[in-house]
Amino acid sequence: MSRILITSALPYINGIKHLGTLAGSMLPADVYARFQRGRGRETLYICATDEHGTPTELAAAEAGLDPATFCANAHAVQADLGARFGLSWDHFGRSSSPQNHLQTQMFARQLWEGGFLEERVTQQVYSRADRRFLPDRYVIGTCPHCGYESARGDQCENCTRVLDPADLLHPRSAVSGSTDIEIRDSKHLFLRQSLFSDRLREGIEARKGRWPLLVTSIALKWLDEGLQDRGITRDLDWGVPVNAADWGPNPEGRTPDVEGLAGKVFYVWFDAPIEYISATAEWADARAGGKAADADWERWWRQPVADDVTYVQFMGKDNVPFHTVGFPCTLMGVNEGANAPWKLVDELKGFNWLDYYGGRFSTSQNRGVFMDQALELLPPDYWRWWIVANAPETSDATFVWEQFQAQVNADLADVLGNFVNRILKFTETRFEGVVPAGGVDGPLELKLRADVQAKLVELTGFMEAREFRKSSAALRQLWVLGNQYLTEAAPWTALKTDPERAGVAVRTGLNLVALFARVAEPFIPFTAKVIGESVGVGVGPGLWPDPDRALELLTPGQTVKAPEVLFRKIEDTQVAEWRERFGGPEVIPA
Ligand code: B3M
Ligand code: ZN
Repeated sequence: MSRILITSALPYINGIKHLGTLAGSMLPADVYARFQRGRGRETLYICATDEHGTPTELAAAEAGLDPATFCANAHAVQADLGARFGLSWDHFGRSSSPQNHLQTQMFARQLWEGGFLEERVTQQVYSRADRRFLPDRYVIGTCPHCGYESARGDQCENCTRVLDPADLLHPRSAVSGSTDIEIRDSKHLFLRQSLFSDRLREGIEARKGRWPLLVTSIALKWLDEGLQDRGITRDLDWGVPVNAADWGPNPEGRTPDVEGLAGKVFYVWFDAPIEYISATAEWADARAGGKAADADWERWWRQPVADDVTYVQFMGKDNVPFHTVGFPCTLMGVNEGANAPWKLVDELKGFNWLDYYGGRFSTSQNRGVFMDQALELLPPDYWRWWIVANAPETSDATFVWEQFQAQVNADLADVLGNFVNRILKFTETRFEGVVPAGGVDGPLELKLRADVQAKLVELTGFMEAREFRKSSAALRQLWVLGNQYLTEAAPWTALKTDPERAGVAVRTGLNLVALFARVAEPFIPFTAKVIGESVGVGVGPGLWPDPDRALELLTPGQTVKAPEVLFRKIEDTQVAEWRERFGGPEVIPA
């Protein structure tokens, strides 16, 4: 049986994440991880905060903290919110960890020694007032094409032309507003991505039809545009230091310019994906209560020991190029000549955007619902259900309060909650809270068994294929089958004339409750646990049901107990209030 390694794109450290971030990577990855654990597969779900880069430095400065303290605090906040959303990371690491420093530096050294890095002198904008180099988008000036006065050095957001900071008229620092800036030469390392173009293309072509179309088309578009070598170092303080002093000569016999590279750090997009690997080391170290043996975590990453691992990545579409091109180039370079090559991605699930009333969620404009606010309003399972059922898989999806209310009320309260409640209350009042024994299946039960089995096979197939919308639909249809059965079998009527028949119906209904708890666990784990407890069954690892024995989960004679209300319906007054607070369609600029 294969092992499953799962990573979801690493959320940036600054700012609390909105529902869009949850929808595009972390939540579907969690649902898939829970499902695979349910299937009894050894599963490792790794995530981390992505901590380096200029935005972190600036956010820290704004908060009056040094970057390390700022990141430590923000990591704790994100870890707590993730846990409260039920994200079942095996480890939620940090890209600033010592493990990632080591791993990133080691990869860079190997890339240099393998001939995959090149030194180049580049022109960078330096702000004397800020006493720092400014990344392109932190240089602001007048667009030479359209005259827009607040164009950024990477792109004019008015006319959308791609710019170079040197193109801007009247350039100034976005950090301080100072115009005391100049262009300075600066030495940087470039990863020779162009060397891998053909191999990357072959790999993507081979995945066509298996990976989502969204993913292969983004990757091929990048390759079609011609793969550029990529600068992997930056003139910043906060990051993994380049530290080239111990690097050996490259194949041409040249050693790096240690002095010229001094004081530089790796580009955040170089070290962030490496953190997938380093976070696995963090996980192993944490479990070992200190330092784990390399073999303990490398068994997930290095061939041939990791040959039985299927590595699945989850991410939003903007991250696809870095994962189909950037990170594979790093690994392919490192793997040249390595005797235990690192594993590359096997399956890549990419998502479109989840929007808010048709516009982007926006941290800077405070538009939409953020993870902390969501949990203030409603329990996590409400959000989890809606987001997974509306996963932006084949196109962008949009969050609208009224539709959220309608769907959650219908699926969770009316269909699932009502079923569980109806049968358990009835068992309590008429069967003393005991699973009835005796009686045999009639035509209704036989039909139900066949229908449930077929639907469960379908659901399991969709889950294996990471088709989240289809999976949610299949799960809901299972719940509906239960409701229909109960309505037809009508034990409350049968009880008067044929108590044994009523007993069969009640036993079947209670088994459906147990089944629903187990199959709902990946989606709504908190409620699934409560439902399972009501009929005395566990949910979770190893307990995804076998379609052939889906309705034999309870023992006649055992007791059951109706839970408290599982889902309170969302009221119109609440929706009105939340729309007021978070904005409705009117918040989207025309
Ligand atoms: N932090 C970008 C993002 O959240 C980035 C992902 C890194 S994955 C290695 O969109
Ligand atoms: Zn312009």
